Amino acid sequence: MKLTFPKDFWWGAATSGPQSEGRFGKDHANVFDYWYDMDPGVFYDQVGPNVASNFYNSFKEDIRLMKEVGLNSVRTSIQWTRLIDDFETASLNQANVDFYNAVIDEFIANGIRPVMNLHHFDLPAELYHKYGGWENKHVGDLFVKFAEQCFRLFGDRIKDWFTFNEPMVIVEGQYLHQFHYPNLVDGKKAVQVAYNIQLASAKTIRAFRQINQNPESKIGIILNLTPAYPASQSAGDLAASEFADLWLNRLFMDASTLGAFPTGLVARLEADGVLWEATPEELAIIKDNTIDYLGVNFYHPHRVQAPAISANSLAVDWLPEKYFDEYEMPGRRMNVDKGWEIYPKAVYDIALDIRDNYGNIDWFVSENGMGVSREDRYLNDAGVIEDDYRIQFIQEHLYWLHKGMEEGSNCFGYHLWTPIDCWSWKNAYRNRYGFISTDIRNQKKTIKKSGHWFKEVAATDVLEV
Ligand code: BGP
Repeated sequence: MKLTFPKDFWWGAATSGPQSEGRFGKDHANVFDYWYDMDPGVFYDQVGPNVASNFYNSFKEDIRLMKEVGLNSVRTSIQWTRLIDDFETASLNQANVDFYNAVIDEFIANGIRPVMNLHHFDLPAELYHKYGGWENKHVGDLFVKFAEQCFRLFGDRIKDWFTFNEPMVIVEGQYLHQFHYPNLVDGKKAVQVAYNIQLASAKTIRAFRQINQNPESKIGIILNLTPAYPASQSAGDLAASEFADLWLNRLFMDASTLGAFPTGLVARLEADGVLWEATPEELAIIKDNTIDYLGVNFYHPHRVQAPAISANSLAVDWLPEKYFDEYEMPGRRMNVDKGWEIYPKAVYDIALDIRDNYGNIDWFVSENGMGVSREDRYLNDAGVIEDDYRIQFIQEHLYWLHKGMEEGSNCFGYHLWTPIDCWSWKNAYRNRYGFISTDIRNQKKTIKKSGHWFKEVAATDVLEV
């Protein structure tokens, strides 16, 4: 079967500054740089972000390879800790302004649309230690100052801006599940941080609309949407699914697209005594500054069931997981290397949800991908990694995406995570996701089979499944 996508479809891939550039030329540490310096044993094989995929030094060659695999758009991010010299005043590090100018120009010269994100988990470490990071609304205001610099410096060439990548992962990683520094478990703080990030995003959008001169330019947010399918139709499982969906998805989705948090979630948090501190002025900013369009990162769904112990009888501090337990559905298809379920139909469910519940806002798949370890297992005699599993993974997700689009959902692109194998937080280089491999011993980069395959899809706008 041949599926045709629109002529102007974004065929691309996504990375981030902290995961690709390396720390070269940076005067400040973000929380991951800091964590690695303090405790390298936390990271897989003790590999930290110092070199990453060396994009700082090899961006010209890397962008040439991205062009070679047919990408017409690439998302990366501007590192707050690279661009800014003094976080309070947002004064600039000129050498790094020059670096980002050169990167943007290189993308454009190669016919690749640069899509720019402003925050990809890379909170400056000193803003955590001085203010408690996102726990403090002042840090959100400093972030807006950084964003304003970006709009002024690069807005003549960047038309596509995103405020935050996966705010829920920041909340979970830093305050619930211990995979981002400061590695806390504190549900009440998690709730306030979620609110503070949403407020910072809305204030950034307001600043963008004041500064931006180009009517073609747009701004959005990137959310990891994880449908929370119930284990059964029992009342308990349905209630668990409803809460998980409100907390994991609709908190940021409703606030960013509709301008208000879901009332069901607010009522529950209030009844539990953990609702965020908000002022009417702040809520008005959130209401008035919704997104132009949306990026959706999709890797895996959630499957949930009623918690083993009733939420109300738990005498521990509040955690969202009081209301739902993960459910390991028998027979589910797994990517065992990463431990995530593979369920491509969820992309279709997301597409219809956006169509039906969010004003059919324009959106794109801003990340989707399959992390596989020891990919050198699949090297052929010509030195190419034969990643047929990745081709199949992309095909299946594009199949369901196309079906959602046929049924009226306004999706305008698909970005794989990631163009070139890059450094991945605590997992470092354990799982590889790219169209292009990186040998971390010598930084040699080689196009995988999936990269050659994708080039054809991107060139023709036709997917064979
Ligand atoms: C997303 C992040 C990416 C990337 C990806 C892969 O949540 O936006 O930065 O890391 O996940 O996940 P992991 O690095 O855990 O394998």
